[in-house]
Amino acid sequence: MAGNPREGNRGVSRFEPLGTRRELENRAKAEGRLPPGQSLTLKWPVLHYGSIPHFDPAKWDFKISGEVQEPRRLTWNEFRALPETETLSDFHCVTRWSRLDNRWKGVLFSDLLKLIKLKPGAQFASILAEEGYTANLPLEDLLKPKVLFALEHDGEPLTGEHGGPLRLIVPHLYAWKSVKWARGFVLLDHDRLGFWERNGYHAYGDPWKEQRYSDR
Ligand SMILES: Nc1nc2c(c(=O)[nH]1)N[C@H]1C(S)=C(S)[C@@H](COP(=O)(O)O)O[C@H]1N2
Ligand SMILES: [Mo]
Repeated sequence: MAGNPREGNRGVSRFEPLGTRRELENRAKAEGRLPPGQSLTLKWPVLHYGSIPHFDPAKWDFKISGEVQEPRRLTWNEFRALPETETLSDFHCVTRWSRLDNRWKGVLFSDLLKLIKLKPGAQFASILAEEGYTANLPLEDLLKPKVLFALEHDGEPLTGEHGGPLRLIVPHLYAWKSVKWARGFVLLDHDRLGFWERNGYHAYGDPWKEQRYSDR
């Protein structure tokens, strides 16, 4: 199901950061890389609710539960022993900035799923982070080839402000789904709205359809 994560890049021109921001933005638009209503940033803004949690590798764990035959808990060392994959993908925040060509390295969601046996009802997931932050996604979306729990960005360990030691990356949805400081996920037979989704954001969040806010 997951396929080769590098395959998705074939035939797509690598976005070279030369020229002014506006020139680059126009090129990104012409190449169909910028969803409607988004502008290009060459920086990397830091955006989150609450404070940056402290990371203690001795206490950190990653839990998979819910609609699984047996729940699974991984320590930091166990998580670091999992196979890692590199991806290249764009990042679109609902507050209207996009950052292109992010090089991530980490554990593909599809590789994590190999550690457990799903119950037949498992169709959605709630991603769990430090301090109670959650985001909901259909399982199908998490199985896409560029969805991973990232440990590195551009060859460097993820900093705390960007979600280190571990964050989810879901490039095809608005970035509030790319949960920072991830600590596990629950598989569900129904969609359970997450933190921003309960606070007015769209349940799914497709940037190409501008699914920014819910209609409620
Ligand atoms: N745990 C957690 N993850 C989060 C958020 C948050 O508030 N808490 N904010 C999301 C939003 S809205 C965005 S745009 C991205 C920003 O990631 P960055 O700060 O690395 O650019 O993180 C997402 N992940
Ligand atoms: Mo965001």
